[in-house]
Amino acid sequence: MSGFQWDDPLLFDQQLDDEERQIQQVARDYCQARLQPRVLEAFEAERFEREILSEMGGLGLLGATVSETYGGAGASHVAYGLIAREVERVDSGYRSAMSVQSSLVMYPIETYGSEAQKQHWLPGLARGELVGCFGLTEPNAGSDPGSLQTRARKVEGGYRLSGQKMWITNSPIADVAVVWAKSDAHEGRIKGFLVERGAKGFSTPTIQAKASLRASVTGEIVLDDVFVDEEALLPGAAGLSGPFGCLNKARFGIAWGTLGAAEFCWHAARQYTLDRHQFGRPLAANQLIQLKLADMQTEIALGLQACLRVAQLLDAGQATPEMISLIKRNHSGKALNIARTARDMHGGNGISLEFGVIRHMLNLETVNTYEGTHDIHALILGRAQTGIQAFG
Ligand code: TGC
Ligand code: FAD
Repeated sequence: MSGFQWDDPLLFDQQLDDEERQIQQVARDYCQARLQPRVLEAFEAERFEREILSEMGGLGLLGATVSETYGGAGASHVAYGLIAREVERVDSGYRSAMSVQSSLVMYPIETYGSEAQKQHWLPGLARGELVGCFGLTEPNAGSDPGSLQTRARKVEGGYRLSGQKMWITNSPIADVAVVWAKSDAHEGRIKGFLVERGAKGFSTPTIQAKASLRASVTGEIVLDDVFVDEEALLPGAAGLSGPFGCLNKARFGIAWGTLGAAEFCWHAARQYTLDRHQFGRPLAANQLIQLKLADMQTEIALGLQACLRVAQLLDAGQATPEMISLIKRNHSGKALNIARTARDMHGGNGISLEFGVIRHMLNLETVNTYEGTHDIHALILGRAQTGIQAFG
């Protein structure tokens, strides 16, 4: 029997195949060499560097599960999860940029788009030459996207879109926006539209002064009677299951990503408490400290196994949205707790951005909220086990 590995207690890595291990290594090398050195400055300046998406695209890290025919990697969901974990080990904001592009823009075009839309958009998005965003949330429709007010009015040759989207990752730098609107030509059902930058009446003001996810760019999408032609409509999506289909993929990636952030915080807390002495011995010599480290190790190890299981079920076409709610909710909440505990274990140094843990903690507040809040996922799971809808 081989020895116990404190940083991989259940020998997670042993379960990966060669291709997954290779993709993990490419992602890890890039993230540690190219992203980690620039994240502190990016977070302080509240700036997302657009080139990051081109760099990721150049390494095949965008659209990991998208078919190679359209420029994706055609890889497994495990591989996609591993990429998310490596990117979010550095910063949730960078993972946001990657997962919006992969799951919320490339995925709907591949799944709901026409052949012409796929050929037109996917290769450039895969290379990171083009940036996309996903507009579902509105000022008055967050947890309840079914109440969205953006409208698509049928006119000759296309549609006119009117409305406002709020809290949209990547919108200020996006070349194309996947916009969800109620269409009068489809009995008021929700339909998806690909709106190109440059369309008259389309603007994307940046949301400033975020205390969380500062290395990611977030904005609005304002649609002031924007004309789009017939070819902008995603033909294969109708109703809320359109955007929710994309959210399943993105929430799945978030479940993996949050564990990367949690691992960063755990490792940092372990090293810090080994190095720092109080009362004549390392902080790590105290039972209270070891208890916290053991709890972190346990949650992360169990969480990774759950991610792997859901990834394999997704690859086999057997996963359900509730399974994804379970891991998105659990892992975001647990990662946030781990980051808060790691912050505390760093004492006063923990509030310095230099040590990274408070940045992860602040980021994870957003991750716990977007893509369905912690409580909304509890209600999804509650409905699935009681048969009673508690949303309202
Ligand atoms: P409900 O009646 O439950 O369902 C309406 C229709 O949608 C279908 N559906 C799903 N389909 C596929 N996957 C899922 N997960 C689905 N969930 C529901 C359902 O079958 C039904 O279809 P049909 O054909 O019968 O019409 O809808 P509801 O209005 O009661 O929904 C309630 C609730 C709470 C489940 C839902 O609205 C919800 O999940 N709210 C959270 C909203 C959310 O997650 N927003 C995310 C915005 S995007 C984002 O945050 C990106 S951040 C990205 C980043 O930076 O990383
Ligand atoms: P609300 O829905 O108003 O919820 C407020 C509180 O009420 C929460 O605690 C919630 O759990 C609770 N609550 C709501 N309903 C109930 C209920 N029935 N029972 C009990 N409690 C309830 N959206 C996009 O479309 N695209 C993006 O790219 C995107 N990126 C984002 C990036 C950032 C940085 C942030 C912060 C958000 C982003 N979002 C995006 C929006 C995100 O998905 C929403 O913020 C989220 O769905 C919650 O909606 P809300 O903010 O309107 O909160």
